[in-house]
Amino acid sequence: MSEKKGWFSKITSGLKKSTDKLSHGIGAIFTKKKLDNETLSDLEDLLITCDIGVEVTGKILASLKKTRFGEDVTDQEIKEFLASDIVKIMEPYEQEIHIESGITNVIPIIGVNGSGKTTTISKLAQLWRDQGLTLSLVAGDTFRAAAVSQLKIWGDRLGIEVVSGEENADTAALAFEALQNAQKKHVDILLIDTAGRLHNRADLMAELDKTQRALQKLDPAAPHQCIMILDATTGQNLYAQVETFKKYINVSGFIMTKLDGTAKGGVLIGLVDHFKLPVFAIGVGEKAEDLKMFNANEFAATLLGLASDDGTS
Ligand SMILES: Nc1nc2c(ncn2[C@@H]2O[C@H](COP(=O)(O)OP(=O)(O)O)[C@@H](O)[C@H]2O)c(=O)[nH]1
Ligand SMILES: [Mg+2]
Repeated sequence: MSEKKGWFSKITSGLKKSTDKLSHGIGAIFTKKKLDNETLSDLEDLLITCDIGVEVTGKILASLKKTRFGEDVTDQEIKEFLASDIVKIMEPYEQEIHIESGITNVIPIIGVNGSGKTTTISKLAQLWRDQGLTLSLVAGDTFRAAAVSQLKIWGDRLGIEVVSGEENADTAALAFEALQNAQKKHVDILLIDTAGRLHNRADLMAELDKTQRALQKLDPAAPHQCIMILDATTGQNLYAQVETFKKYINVSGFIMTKLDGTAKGGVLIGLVDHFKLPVFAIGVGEKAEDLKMFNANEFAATLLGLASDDGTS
């Protein structure tokens, strides 16, 4: 199986619920129909129920209205138009996680409880390890013993060191010590797992801030990237989550997980448009190979049901 084909079939099956809802919905609206106020209004309702977001739906519909209003359109044409608009919106934010050579890249992974932080850390660790990079993982979620052991299990499996402390240990102190060690050993990447800092818990948010300041004592440029994990099944509430985290830490970009479990995959479009932050990768399952680097073209084509399994669209 070619790499491209593999990417597509997994993305296609991963996004299936989102694709079904959007693509079938468009099919139902535009069977031999004109693009008029009625069909536009139906399309608007559909895009909003697919979690694409009110703001970005408005923009997409305005451009559709401007170019095709009053014309006969097919569902295929509408899907192609939407896909190309979504690419225009998302492509500027398609980005790789930049790893600088010659330093220890400090990368905290943040997000609410259960969003997929620890799982994504293990996926990223495996990816980078396989590329020949050296890593160290910090079990910074010291509030839950299970969270520490979950990361340790992954570390053992991957042959990667996991730095952990006592239960309820100070995450800032732990991260400081881990970075000091990693720098000494010239480790390429220090991935920091963090507690599920629920946005209404100011103390935990303050701890995130403290950790950041501790790391900066060793490297003023740290953290070099701060990746926020977004659980796709959360839908519109993700706006509030991002807003809150952004207040405390400089979020470099997103990884969206659990796209395989939801029809709300379109939420990523509105989020990117609203926050103007990059998307590094998407998660379409629990295994390491289910983390896919983000590709706007393929995401849009898949979401609109325009991608076939052989990678042609
Ligand atoms: N289906 C699916 N499950 C995922 C994905 N990413 C994470 N999970 C699951 O989500 C649950 C919570 O993940 P975890 O990494 O422990 O979240 P954390 O609390 O943020 O560290 C676990 O059962 C993971 O297996 C994904 O992309 N797809
Ligand atoms: Mg965790």
